[in-house]
Amino acid sequence: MNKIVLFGPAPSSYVRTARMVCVEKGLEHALEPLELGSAAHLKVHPWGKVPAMRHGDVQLIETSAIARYVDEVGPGPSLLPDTAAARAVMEQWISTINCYLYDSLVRNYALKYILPSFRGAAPDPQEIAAGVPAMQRDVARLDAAYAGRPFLAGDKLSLADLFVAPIVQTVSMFPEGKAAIAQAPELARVQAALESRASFVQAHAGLFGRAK
Ligand SMILES: N[C@@H](CCC(=O)N[C@@H](CS)C(=O)NCC(=O)O)C(=O)O
Repeated sequence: MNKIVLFGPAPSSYVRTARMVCVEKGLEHALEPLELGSAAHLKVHPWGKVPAMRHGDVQLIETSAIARYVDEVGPGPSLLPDTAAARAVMEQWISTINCYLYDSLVRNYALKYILPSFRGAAPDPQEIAAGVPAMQRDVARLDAAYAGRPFLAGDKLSLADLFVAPIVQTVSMFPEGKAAIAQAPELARVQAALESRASFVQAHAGLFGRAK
């Protein structure tokens, strides 16, 4: 079987999710970094986002579609819950992450630290402060969702947890995010378990001060 090729920079949370799915499913993948917005990038993703994927003749964009595809073709245990209700809960979380939590945790909070650092600039305290309430609210919502259960959609790891782990790791790198997670024991418990999985370790190797 051809190797999965994922296009995008390794630190991207969505790229990390796609990589975790590949590892969980026992599928070898190669990561092809690309310059965001370049002609090569727009060729694989017309909307200029990451990741994109190629697997033989199959070309995909959108992390959710990539994750579903890898889940079906990979030999590892299924990452879909066993019941209709639990599968719907998984979809609900993937959709809420794509539509709301990526914005509250990453775009409007963590990236307010990360993007200025690329330019060697300090973060804007007003922009950080503006993002904190929604970040805190959604960390608390994840905490409530994990209360008393090992995974978001029940007893079994599903794709939804693999969307959560990278964005929570991203939030945890910054002071208000770290403090919010410290107030979220259920989320912290699950995040620690997810971070100990081989898929997380491999998708984060060499990133954020971690060993290669
Ligand atoms: N709906 C897309 C979102 C992907 C996305 O927003 N990726 C971010 C990186 S984590 C990105 O491409 N950012 C670059 C930009 O917005 O210019 C998916 O699920 O794959």
